[in-house]
Amino acid sequence: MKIKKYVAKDFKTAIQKAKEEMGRDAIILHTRQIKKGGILGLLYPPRVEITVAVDGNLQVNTDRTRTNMPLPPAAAKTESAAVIENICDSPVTGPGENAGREDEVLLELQKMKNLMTDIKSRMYEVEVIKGMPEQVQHFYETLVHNHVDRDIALNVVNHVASRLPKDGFSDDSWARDVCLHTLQETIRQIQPIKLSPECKGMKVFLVGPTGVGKTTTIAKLAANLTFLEGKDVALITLDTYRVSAAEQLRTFAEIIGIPISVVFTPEDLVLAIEQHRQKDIIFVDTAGRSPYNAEQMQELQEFINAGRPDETILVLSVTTDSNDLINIYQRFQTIGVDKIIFTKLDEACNYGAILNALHEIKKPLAYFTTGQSVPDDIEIPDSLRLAQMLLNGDEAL
Ligand SMILES: Nc1nc2c(ncn2[C@@H]2O[C@H](COP(=O)(O)OP(=O)(O)O)[C@@H](O)[C@H]2O)c(=O)[nH]1
Ligand SMILES: [Mg+2]
Repeated sequence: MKIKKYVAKDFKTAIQKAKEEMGRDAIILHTRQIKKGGILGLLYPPRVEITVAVDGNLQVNTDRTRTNMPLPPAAAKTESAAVIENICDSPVTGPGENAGREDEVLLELQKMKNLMTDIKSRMYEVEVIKGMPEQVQHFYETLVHNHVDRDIALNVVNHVASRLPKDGFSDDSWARDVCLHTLQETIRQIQPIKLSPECKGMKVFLVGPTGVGKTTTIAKLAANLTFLEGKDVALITLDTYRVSAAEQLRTFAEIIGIPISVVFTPEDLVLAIEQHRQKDIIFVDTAGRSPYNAEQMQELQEFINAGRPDETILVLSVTTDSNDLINIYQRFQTIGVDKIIFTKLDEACNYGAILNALHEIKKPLAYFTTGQSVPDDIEIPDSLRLAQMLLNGDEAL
């Protein structure tokens, strides 16, 4: 290890000197201001002293947040050059305490770098937004306020701005209509379950994580199809893991007055479907599966292979974070997902998560559910209304 002190009139000059002599990998160990005492102190301006070292094994101590995540060696090498630029006033530690410290420092630097990138992209956003008409800037703020991802919101308002007159003036309500229209395009298709009169025994599977509202939604759909549309409906439940789960659907089936089969194996599922093949529609309620549990997903796959659904609908709750919604979708996509139902809109404070999820998921929306009441709290999504919600955020769906 090579250690050297540099004295200069200010830190910048001292660091520059150090870098020239010791190279960019040099680390600042210590910095201090030197002031002469007594009468000389009045005559001479203060100077600074920095202590610099070059050694691959030397560690710098920081009291910042600790984390054990190691950086890849390549990153470690490139980042070490930045240490000299960023870390001053850091005392040296004893050799025994060194393990892992450099990684911590480098990780902190990586975090700072990410932060800088984030700030840079925000500044870019601000620049782009500043150049847009005032109404459009307001749309952007409202969308972000409603938890629409910034890049999606930026995309939307970019579209809006490109559709408005270039002379800078446009009527407020016109601009709003253009924005609603653009949002509707992002929301894309709405496709509720469609029964064809000539086709019997349509099989619709509802899949998704536990507690999102699959069973309740099946009860709502079954009741509405039976009472409002006069269809013949049968239910099958694969949720035999919790005694209460099968009972829950059995109770709904009894109230509605429709048959229900409780199925334990893929072979039984085939038999149950066969038994109900004359019905207009067969809803298959699945057990809540953790998308991160490969064994559970494999089991679900086996039921899907045996049951050969006409439609597999993924049920997602809007109270789930946008990124989680996308992760959940990606896992369930392996078993094949045709449509999405969003539940619990009544519990959400904003609807940005729906737009964020649809931006990635790109599957038609089948239904929204808006409460616990069977059969009332379910509706066919209205893209204009959702767009209005995203732009206002102060009315409930
Ligand atoms: N607030 C609200 N609660 C709902 C909605 N849909 C279902 N739930 C409730 O969510 C809980 C779990 O529902 P359940 O159908 O058993 O979920 P599953 O595990 O996916 O079958 C129950 O308490 C339901 O009443 C909805 O749209 N809004
Ligand atoms: Mg259930």
